[in-house]
Amino acid sequence: MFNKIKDALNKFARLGVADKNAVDELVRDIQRTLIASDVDVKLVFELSKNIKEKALDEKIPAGLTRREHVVDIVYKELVRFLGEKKPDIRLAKQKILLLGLYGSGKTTTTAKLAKYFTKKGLSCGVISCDVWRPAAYEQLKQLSEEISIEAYGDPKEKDPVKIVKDGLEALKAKEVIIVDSAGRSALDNELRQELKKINDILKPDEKLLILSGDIGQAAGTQAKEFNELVGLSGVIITKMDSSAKGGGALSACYAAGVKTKFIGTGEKPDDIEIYDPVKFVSRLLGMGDLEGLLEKAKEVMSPQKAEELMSGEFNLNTFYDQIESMNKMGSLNKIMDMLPLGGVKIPKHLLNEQQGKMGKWRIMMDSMTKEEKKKPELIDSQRIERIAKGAGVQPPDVKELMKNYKQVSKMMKKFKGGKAFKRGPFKEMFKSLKGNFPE
Ligand SMILES: Nc1nc2c(ncn2[C@@H]2O[C@H](COP(=O)(O)OP(=O)(O)OP(=O)(O)O)[C@@H](O)[C@H]2O)c(=O)[nH]1
Ligand SMILES: [Mg+2]
Repeated sequence: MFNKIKDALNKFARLGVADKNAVDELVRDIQRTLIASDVDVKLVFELSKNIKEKALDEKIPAGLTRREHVVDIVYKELVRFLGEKKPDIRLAKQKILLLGLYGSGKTTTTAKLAKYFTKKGLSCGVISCDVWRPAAYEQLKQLSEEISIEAYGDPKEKDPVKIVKDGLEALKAKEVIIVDSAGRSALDNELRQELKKINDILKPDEKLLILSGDIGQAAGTQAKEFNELVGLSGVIITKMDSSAKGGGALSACYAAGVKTKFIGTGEKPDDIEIYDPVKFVSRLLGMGDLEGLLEKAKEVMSPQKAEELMSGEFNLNTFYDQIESMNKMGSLNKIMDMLPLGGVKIPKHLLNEQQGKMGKWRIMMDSMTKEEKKKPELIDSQRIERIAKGAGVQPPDVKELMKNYKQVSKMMKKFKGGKAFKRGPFKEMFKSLKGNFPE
């Protein structure tokens, strides 16, 4: 999404001069992109007017070129209309009600949030009170099992209020309780009554409306309607990965005065992040998001583990752990998106290929003996053949794994104990991975 804004800025940066014509053209490109993202036309014109005025009239701050000044203005204006402040997410005992129309992502988001709060150290339970959709409880139960979260539901019970009551009792030991409610095709009277009743009995601390990014600016109207009904504490916009209209949804919710708290960026339980407009805009302008990546790295890697990785022997066991941690951080595609690589673009298919390779490497390492993993130098051509057979691959595949292991091992030795490594273990690792791609 919004890749075109990045392109427009690059085009602008390539021009020798940053005069009125160049600014006009940049603004036109941005307008086109925003309108294609279903951002309200009024907002688009307001934004364009501000960018033009500031770019041409404002004094250029010392130390900036006109071009840098314009980029800075675009950045600030986008942040201003996509929400400005990062929301507060309370990490305390609480009850959360998720609501929204059909297929907006309520059930998936219930699991994502449960995982999010669990990672923050809070015990979580989820309740499915969707009595309309067949197998709604089954869906939530399955998702919850995958992430080891306790789910409550009663497929035979037809009264959502009773389910919520019983669920609260069953999960009373949990610190965070998340309730997944039923969707409808519109906010009709039936849904109003049902949500009101659930709201009265649950007394949620947070009432979050789930909106799919692909509805674009219609998100604003929905946010308003639901807000009037139950008094929302925020919205979560899902499918930001797969819809081009997410920008429209974000700006419309902001304009409607309802805070976006999280965004959904994929179908997996880890694909959720706090909505931080500054970070979001940096990413869409291609400035990278190292902070976001490191935050994720922190979550998947405990300090002890990091210490262990750095101070101990580096062998195939440690290599295996690193690949595991990267897997937990998400797909390589996503990780690369967050890294400021100075405009270096690694084609998606190569990243997918690398991702596939890393999956295979794990299987190969699984067919090595404990001793081999501890002392990789033992692995000779005979053993390579055996490992390949065990993993159902060819010997050159195992050789490739060993080559990559050796590269990382060399780099780890270089950084062992070093501050640079401590600050960004993954950064260095990616540099090494990057070296494996043909330019
Ligand atoms: N790509 C992508 N898909 C998502 C995201 N969130 C949810 N989905 C998908 O959207 C579809 C609907 O998600 P659900 O969680 O079942 O939606 P729901 O609101 O519970 O649907 P109902 O209970 O029928 O109202 C599923 O196929 C999800 O995998 C997201 O952030 N990105
Ligand atoms: Mg559902």
